[in-house]
Amino acid sequence: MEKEALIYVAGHRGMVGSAILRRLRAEGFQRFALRTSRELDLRRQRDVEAFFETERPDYVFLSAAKVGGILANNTYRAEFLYDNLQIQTNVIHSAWQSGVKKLLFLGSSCIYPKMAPQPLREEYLLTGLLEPTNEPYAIAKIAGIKMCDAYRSQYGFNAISVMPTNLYGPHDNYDPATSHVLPALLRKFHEAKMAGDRAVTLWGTGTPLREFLHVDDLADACLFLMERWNEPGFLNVGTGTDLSIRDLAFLIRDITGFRGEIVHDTSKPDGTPRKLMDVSRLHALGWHHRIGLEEGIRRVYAEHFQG
Ligand code: GFB
Repeated sequence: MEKEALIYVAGHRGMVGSAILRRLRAEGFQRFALRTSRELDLRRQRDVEAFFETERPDYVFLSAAKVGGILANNTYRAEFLYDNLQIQTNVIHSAWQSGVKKLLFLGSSCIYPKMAPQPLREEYLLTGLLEPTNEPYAIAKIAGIKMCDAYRSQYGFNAISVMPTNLYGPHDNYDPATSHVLPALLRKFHEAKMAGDRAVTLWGTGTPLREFLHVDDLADACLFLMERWNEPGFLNVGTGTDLSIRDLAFLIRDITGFRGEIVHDTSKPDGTPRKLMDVSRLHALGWHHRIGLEEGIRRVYAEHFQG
């Protein structure tokens, strides 16, 4: 990407978009076409077409999406399907139509079949049934990957797709009902410690395994791939290591200094038993994550709860 290029980061106020924007600015990029969701509703096709006709960005990072944890995905199934299909369809189509040089589309590791062999290799996509709790979101993201490939095939549009594992970092969502597990547990253990509570409740059995990547590492991978990777299909982005939700809870309990018990609310869903990414293709291109999980959580805890 040329330093004088005009870059559109869709979703620049979110956890992923703000990390990408931070990284672009740190790299010396200065020209951005940015709109908040209040200024531009990406679900409205005409408004998106007008934005691209007016601004004509050179590069697009499509990190705008409706996202959430397992409970939000399973509760707002229609919104997760409609909002994400509308957002990505409008942005990918208008980016192509207005002559964008390259677009990076962001999905998620939940696109894989629930019981796919682990670690997840890119070729396992669509080889089995999806995890029911986040099927609407997963179907939308799979459609986005296929749309990028179709626009490359028919129009030669350079759209690449990146599938990150579970993410955490600055500007995460800490709402107890809609957040992902890592920020949810940071908040629960912190508040329990401050209130002198006896126990913290974990959803599900605690046995599922999850992989966590700091969002600054994802932003680094996105710039790395925007510069170097121009292929159809998609690439996994992760750390290649995972841990049980229970072990994550022990780690966060230690980091927050909470001394009470951990109890389980098994009325809440476990979701996918495991979704460890095989990141050997990304490693072969020369990229590796840098922020280890304990260091990353300590940094986020200090920034968000002690800052
Ligand atoms: O992070 P999470 O909500 O989403 O849940 P997924 C991960 C695991 O943590 C589940 C358990 O087994 C939860 O039952 N868990 C324990 C908790 N305590 C809590 C808690 O207080 N809050 C939450 N949220 N979970 C999401 C997909 O799946 O992964 C999204 O639904 C997206 O679409 C995202 O793909 C990356 O990792 O299970």
